[in-house]
Amino acid sequence: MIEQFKSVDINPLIFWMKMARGKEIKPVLTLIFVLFSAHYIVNCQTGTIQNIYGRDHVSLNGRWNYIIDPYEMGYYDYRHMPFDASESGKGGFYDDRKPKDKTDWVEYDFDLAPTMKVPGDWNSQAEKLQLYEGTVWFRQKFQADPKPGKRYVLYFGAVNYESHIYLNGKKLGMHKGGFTPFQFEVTGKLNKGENVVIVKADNTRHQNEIPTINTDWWNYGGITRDVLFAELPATYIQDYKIQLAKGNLNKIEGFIQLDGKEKTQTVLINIPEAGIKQKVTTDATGRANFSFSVNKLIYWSPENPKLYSVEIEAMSDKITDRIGFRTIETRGQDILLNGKSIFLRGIALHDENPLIPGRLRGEGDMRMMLQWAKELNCNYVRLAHYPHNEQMIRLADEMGLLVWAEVPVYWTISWQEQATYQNAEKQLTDLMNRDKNRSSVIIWSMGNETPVSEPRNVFMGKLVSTARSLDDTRLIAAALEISHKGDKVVVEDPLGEKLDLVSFNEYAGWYWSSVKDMLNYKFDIKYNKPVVITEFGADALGGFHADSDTRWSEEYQEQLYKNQFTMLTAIKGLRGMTPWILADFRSPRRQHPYYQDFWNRKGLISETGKKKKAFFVLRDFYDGIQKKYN
Ligand code: GCB
Repeated sequence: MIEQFKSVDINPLIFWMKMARGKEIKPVLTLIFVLFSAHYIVNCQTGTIQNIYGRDHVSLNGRWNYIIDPYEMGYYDYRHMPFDASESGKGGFYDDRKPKDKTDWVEYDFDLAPTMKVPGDWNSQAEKLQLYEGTVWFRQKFQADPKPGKRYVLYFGAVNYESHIYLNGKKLGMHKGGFTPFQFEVTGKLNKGENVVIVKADNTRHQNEIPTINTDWWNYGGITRDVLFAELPATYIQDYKIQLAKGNLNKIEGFIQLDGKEKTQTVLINIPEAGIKQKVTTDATGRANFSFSVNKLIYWSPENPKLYSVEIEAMSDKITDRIGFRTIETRGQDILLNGKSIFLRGIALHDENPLIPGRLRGEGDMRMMLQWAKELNCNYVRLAHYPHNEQMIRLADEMGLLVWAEVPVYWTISWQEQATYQNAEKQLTDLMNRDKNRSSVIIWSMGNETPVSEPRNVFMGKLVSTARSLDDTRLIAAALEISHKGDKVVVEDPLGEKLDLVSFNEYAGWYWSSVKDMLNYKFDIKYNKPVVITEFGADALGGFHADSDTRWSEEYQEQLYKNQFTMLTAIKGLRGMTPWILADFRSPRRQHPYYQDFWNRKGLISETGKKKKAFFVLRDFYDGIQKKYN
């Protein structure tokens, strides 16, 4: 068994220590190989496949063997040259040592390695990994029976942060970005019977990545979302968008994109419950743009989150999705949902389970979080500060929660680096592609608290233009910073010109002023747009009671919320808010040994699930708002 295993899956670790004293690869040759493999990697990764869950697939979730590799022994030889560099045109790695140098000496063994759950972050699954940042290798075996005329895809919902993927000893490619999906086409690369997938996941933080080294959340590593193996027809429906046209309740607009040889096909779009049947024809590039009139639709809203079953039937492929139809736009200082003014009664949340610390593990965890938001009488959530799971957005569609979706352009990004910008744009594009059919998503956020400077303004401005060119049916926003002039809280970030909302993180009574004095401040907002406060809050240790002047107490947090409502409702254009935050979450920045102990305590719910006093204050405030808006 072990011998057999070695023969199929010792790559990419084939040289692990075997090579340690072996022949070195010449630097020039190495460079050529590195360039070659970069080309190979880019070509191997396919575009985002819309609605992967709607395809024939098997889940590769489950227990994966893992090897912790802090020195990246499986990736570099003892001269710190990547083994990948020896990837050749012959396909995969090759061992160019002379037979006399070869040895069977291998210093790893996946079969004897421990296992952990995938999807799942590693930090919460092994004590020695709690604070670990670096490389962990994962291995899973699966059965396949590839059929002629079919295509196959290996899909990863998310791996944090940089991942290198290998199938049956050959590298498929690499991906950067810890929260967006990616996939590789593996047609022609599968064995009939057993197949072995190996993932190198590396969550090392770097200044010029997205996010950068400094954040206020736990840097959970690993394969944190679903891994799927999907079968597709030779020509398949790769992508589609079916949404109401911008501001038009009577027109559906969108496109269908086929991938494969039979690009020109007739495609039917059926929405049986709405009596809609439309026929479109894809062009020589496999694309059909369409637009048609509709009447008698039941519009999606938080009060009635109506989803229609939408069938797309090409000649060679068919897929079904559940899609809601709604419009969202701004007019002056109003936000209009389906043409009617709305107040966004929101709360912010991280993709983390406070009760069993770690990333949300599946539907049960996600439902718990969104159900808590519902108990607060929310109609809106800010999914901070990075793309959350596709399943979370689908759940928001189903449960009737509007969504602010964000990319991790957070704090002090390397604004001047071209590669950093491209990375941010890729993550934004991937998020927008993935969720463009979700009615719950009404806002794309370009980032959070990015300090004003010329290079930052250019960077963020480009992101806004990209977002607008990709989707004109949603609002574009970012969480801005404030400044102070005497007793004025000023919002004048030049980025505000380009956004649809005035959104800012405010924090009166916590990071500036005290809970007593905060009411002396007034807002000075430069833009005549709807104001949606993205953050305010205070840390409170659940169960710690004192008077309302004592920081860290539930009473302080409660009073701060009350004062916030007094302050904020004085803003004429106030149309929503997402206080920070639904539940306590883990953060390495939060060091106070008694009150924090690595937790950011601004949650309205503690890490034991206890609702703090401020939870009820916010709920009551939202009850009042709801009455006013109905
Ligand atoms: C912020 C950040 C958020 C932090 C929060 C805090 O402004 O956007 O990520 O966690 O403040 O608690 O300080």
